[in-house]
Amino acid sequence: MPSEPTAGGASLERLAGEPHRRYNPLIDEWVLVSAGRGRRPWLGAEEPEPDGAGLAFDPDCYLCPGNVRANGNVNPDYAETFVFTNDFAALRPDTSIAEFDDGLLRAQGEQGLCRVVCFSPRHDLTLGRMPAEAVRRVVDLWAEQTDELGAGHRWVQVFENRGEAMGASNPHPHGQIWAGTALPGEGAREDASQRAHLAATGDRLLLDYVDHESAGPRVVAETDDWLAVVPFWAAWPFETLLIPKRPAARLSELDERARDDLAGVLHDLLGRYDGLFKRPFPYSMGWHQAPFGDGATDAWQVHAHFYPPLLFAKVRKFMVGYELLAETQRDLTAEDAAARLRAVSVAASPAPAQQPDPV
Ligand code: H2U
Ligand code: ZN
Repeated sequence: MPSEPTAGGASLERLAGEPHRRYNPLIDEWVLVSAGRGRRPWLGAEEPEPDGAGLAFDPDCYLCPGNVRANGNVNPDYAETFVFTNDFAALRPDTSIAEFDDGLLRAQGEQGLCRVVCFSPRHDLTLGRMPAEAVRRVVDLWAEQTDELGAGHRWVQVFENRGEAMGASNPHPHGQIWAGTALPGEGAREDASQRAHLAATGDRLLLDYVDHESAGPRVVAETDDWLAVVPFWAAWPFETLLIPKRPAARLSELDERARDDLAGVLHDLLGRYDGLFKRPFPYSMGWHQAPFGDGATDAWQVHAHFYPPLLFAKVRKFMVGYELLAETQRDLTAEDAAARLRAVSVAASPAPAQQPDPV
């Protein structure tokens, strides 16, 4: 890896040894990095967890094909992917509140839709262990759903909660899509930063960031089309940012090659996560794509954030105390986290296609 260029006299080596703050240009916030504390968040190798039973079909799972959901609906006998409207949706299309304004007390109505996306009929697979062609179908589905929901909503949030630690309700490989008429806070901050960067430089912020990070010390996985890095300003211990290297404001703008390549990069990245502590790695991940409705797509670059909560195998990072009251803090530097993820060995290609067991 080439050494980091120094800026303002402080080298990356100095940053590794003393507390400092790093700037997140995507959301215009700072994070405190308490580097150089004696307490290193690494306890050595952990024993692998015994493998679970790994049922291909679970009769009690509300996402498996043919099973009955909580509201009595029956899932079709799907063979690839399956999308349905969330039976307990947080956003609904039929709300009628327009505005509430009482001085400091303000509210506004919000219309939207929530969908659940089953990635595979197989209960025992994960996005990182699915065959490449099956992951590619999920990528196409995310892209189609985004554009379909974007026709009537301002923000479409595609995401996956994986593992009980992140609140996932079920191990069956699945994600969610929420679409709403408002631009939510995180989307608004990224929108403002990317527009400002385009106005100031004529370039997309995240493509400039790709140029800066490529082949550098924070890279976890890199191909011709994709870059996965622990961002310089990472908040969570092993947080990563996954960015396509060529301009694309949304998933639907990715070409065939980039979509195929994404399946391989996800296999690699998620394999590293699972290999890091030799157990299924919990995370929340999601795609940020250009908002719909006002044409700022030339400023935007689609990207995925992965936010895993673990610091060690059995210790999660709590965003409490200083983080809640002042600002986000971490001990492990982004460079250390990336080196640890790079050191994990991952099987070169995704698992071969397997037929679902008869149900
Ligand atoms: P999570 O695992 O990320 O919570 O996603 C599962 C979603 O599935 C959750 O939002 C919905 C829950 O509301 N769900 C249904 O729509 N139908 C069911 O029968 C159970 C769960
Ligand atoms: Zn299932």
